[in-house]
Amino acid sequence: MKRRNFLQKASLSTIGVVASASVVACNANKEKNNSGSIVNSISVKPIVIATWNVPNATAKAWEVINNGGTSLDAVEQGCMIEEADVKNSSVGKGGLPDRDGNVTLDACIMDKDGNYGAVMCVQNITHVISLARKVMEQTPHVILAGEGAEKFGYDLGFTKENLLTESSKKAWEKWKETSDYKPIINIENHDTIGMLAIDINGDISGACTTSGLSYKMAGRVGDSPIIGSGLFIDNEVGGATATGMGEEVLKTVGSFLIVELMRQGKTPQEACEEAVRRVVKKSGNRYKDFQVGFIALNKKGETGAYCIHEFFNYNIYKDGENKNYESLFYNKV
Ligand code: SD4
Repeated sequence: MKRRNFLQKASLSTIGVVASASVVACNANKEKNNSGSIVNSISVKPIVIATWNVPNATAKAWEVINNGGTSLDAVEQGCMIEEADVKNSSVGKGGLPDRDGNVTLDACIMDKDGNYGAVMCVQNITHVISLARKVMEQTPHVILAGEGAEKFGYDLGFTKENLLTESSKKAWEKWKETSDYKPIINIENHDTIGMLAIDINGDISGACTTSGLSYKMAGRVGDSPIIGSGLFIDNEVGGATATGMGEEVLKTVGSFLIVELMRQGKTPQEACEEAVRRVVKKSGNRYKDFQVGFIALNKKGETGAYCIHEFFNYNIYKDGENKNYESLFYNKV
């Protein structure tokens, strides 16, 4: 049996256990049945949503939640799958380097209590999402950058490794022939993972990890590790995360905007659409040349996704099933 099928079957067979746990934990609607025992209807079911088609990552996150883990553990471990996957050239080991040939990673994580941790421009450490979590949990700070972040990681026992794989090196050497830097719409170059999850307690957490734009200037940091831009969580409302041209997401603080729109009553879909329209409007005509995509999740477990141009997709794991969806998009030409 393929691993994914096995996980789906395992999830389906244990969902009853999860559901009963969530009944107790969510404790939302209680009524008495004839025999006097309390019957609960589940108000929120666990769910994982992530940018791009990352079924192995969402399956891992689901497995964590299915085993009673928190949404924080789920998003961290889900993201770690992509960080370790050398075939994903936008995240972790195997990520495409900056113009000098150095792979530099950005990541952040946010929990149900509004705690946040991030690292940016980190070299030589694969699991920057875990390093971001350590910043959140073990320092009085929220962001560590560059060498300081790396040193913090080594002190904690993170392994030092070369993140530039042979194939990323080849791609960089080919790019150097022209050194033509145009951050164009290219789905191959956009696989940043942003992940949101609700656990059996109904709590939301989120994480985002990336190697950023390929062949970027040394030191460039995108939206992914910046609170409110690449990711934002408010456990009273929901969460949102972004992918695509970080500079544009940063200028509109897109993920925070989406959560605030949901707070005002918009559905996740409506909120994502408004955030994309905001990015488009602020860009003049430039939006034709870059991609931005958002996903969102509210406290009810409703989801939304929207992007500027087609070919942004996202992955949802819920009810023991893992599915990939094409996002709706703005630029219907
Ligand atoms: C960045 N938003 O660094 C990231 C890039 C990205 O898929 O999403 N790539 O700007």
